[in-house]
Amino acid sequence: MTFTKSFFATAAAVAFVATSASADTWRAWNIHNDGHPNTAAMDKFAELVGTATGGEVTVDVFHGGVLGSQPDALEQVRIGAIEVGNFNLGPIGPMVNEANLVSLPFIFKSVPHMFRVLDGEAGDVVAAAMGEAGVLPLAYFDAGARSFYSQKPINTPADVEGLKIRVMNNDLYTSMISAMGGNPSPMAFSEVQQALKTGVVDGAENNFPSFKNVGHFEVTTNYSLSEHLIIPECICVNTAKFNALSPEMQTAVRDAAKEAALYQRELWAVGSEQARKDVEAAGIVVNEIADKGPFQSAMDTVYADYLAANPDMKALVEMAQATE
Ligand code: GTR
Repeated sequence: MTFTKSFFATAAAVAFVATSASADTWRAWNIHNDGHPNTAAMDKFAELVGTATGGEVTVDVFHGGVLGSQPDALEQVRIGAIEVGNFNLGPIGPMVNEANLVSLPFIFKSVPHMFRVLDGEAGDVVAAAMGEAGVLPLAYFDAGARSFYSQKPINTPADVEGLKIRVMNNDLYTSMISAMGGNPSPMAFSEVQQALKTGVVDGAENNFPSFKNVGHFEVTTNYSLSEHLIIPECICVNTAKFNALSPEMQTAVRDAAKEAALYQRELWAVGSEQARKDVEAAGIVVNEIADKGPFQSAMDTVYADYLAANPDMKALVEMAQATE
């Protein structure tokens, strides 16, 4: 056999195709920066994926939201321009109706209850719908509960009246604020600190780690424990990219996500306590709300309007509410 120049050229081309088809590099979106539990968990996910897939899948994590705002990054993952990310299920609601289950205020009794719902039948429905839409959840992170912060304590829904409150991008949150007589202002996370500082908004709502980590606590005074939203976060991957992996690689990536999520939950438990202590040490007044009943009652119209407009969500909501 004569080895011609063209043989070598062909062999080289085949080798190149084989390598590029079997080794995948995924870009991962993360909104948080150093010091936040999710940043460490996403780094852990990348490390675990590399090891478990023997380098067949490499994950490059881009922290600090540098790949875009959350709604933009979600769209990118949906179409496969970014492969994976740590997303809050809140901003997924406008894209996947079933995901809105978690954005109904006070739907969950506690974080453990939220995980029980996600691990049960209702969670299967939500995950299937997300996967169908192109944003497949592999595992869920703890994001605690979201509470209000502003320059004055908020003890009752009436205290929200007239306040301009920043919310994430989802109509349920604008309804939630309007139901208390406030003025909702949907805005990207990256703009909130400046908006609070300049008085463009009077307040916002988030969990302790986010309140601390991006400096919102530096430009406000009171954090009031309304705990009106308990929203999970996911490691979500573009469905087609995930499905293109062999079954073995899919298991390896899913297991890596689950392990990273368990790690995140441990970091969260410690980190959210610490974040609370840190902001209190910095002078934030943390306000316990003795009776959350009036906040819950104020949400009756939010549920009624939402279910009237989305009657097919009724069964899912009841399934979550019936979960022990
Ligand atoms: C954080 C969450 C982010 C983002 C942010 C926000 O708690 O981890 O994904 O949703 O809140 O308020 O926009």
